[in-house]
Amino acid sequence: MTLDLFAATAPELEDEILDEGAVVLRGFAVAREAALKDAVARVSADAPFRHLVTPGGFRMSVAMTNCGELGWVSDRRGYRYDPLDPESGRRWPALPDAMRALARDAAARAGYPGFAPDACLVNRYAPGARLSLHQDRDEKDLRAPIVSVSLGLPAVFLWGGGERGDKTRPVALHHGDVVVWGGPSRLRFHGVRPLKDGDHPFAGALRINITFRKVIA
Ligand code: MD3
Ligand code: FE
Repeated sequence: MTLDLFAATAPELEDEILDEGAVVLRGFAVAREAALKDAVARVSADAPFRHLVTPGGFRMSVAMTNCGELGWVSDRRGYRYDPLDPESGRRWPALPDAMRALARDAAARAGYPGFAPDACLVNRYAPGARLSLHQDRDEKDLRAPIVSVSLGLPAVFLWGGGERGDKTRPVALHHGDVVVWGGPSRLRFHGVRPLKDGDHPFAGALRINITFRKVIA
């Protein structure tokens, strides 16, 4: 095969099955990066990124905010989805159209047509920030997938098993990669290794991860 140096768009990257129910859509969000950047800026202007405290009293290294009907929050009382931002006492900003469309399109491509998230958690990683191994089980609708979008600096995502002690597999996630996690993958343990320093045109020395969730069944 000859390389078409004059192709209008980059060659299609292949979808990659990570596990049963988990598919990586490499570069899926790259074409929409400008709209996503604008959406994150508008959300965080209204509901600023903050470092939540775990029920055990540790300040999370990842800074978070939310948009949509429900937001994920943690404090000394526990983890929960809340319609109000505890910092402002107001509703979370509405889910921007570009985010809603991306979540729906990625889910459909992965075999989940009609995905309509009611919660969107935005994670911001500075160098050194990490997410220890955990499950996402605060959502009542476990039939719906979670859609995650990685932007900016790359990270090493850790893909575990059904129990905390199970062996993990490292998976590199780059700018624009979208992962859809459903079915048997929905309750797997997972985490993110400490972010390495770097510089990326999207957001400098940061990684942004957006996860779309359906909380209410
Ligand atoms: C697999 N975020 O916000 S995205 C989280 O990169 C979270 O910020 C990571 O884990 C991040 O909860 C990983 C990928 C991800 C998100 C949710 C999942 C993978 C998942 C839920 C179930 C299984
Ligand atoms: Fe998670």
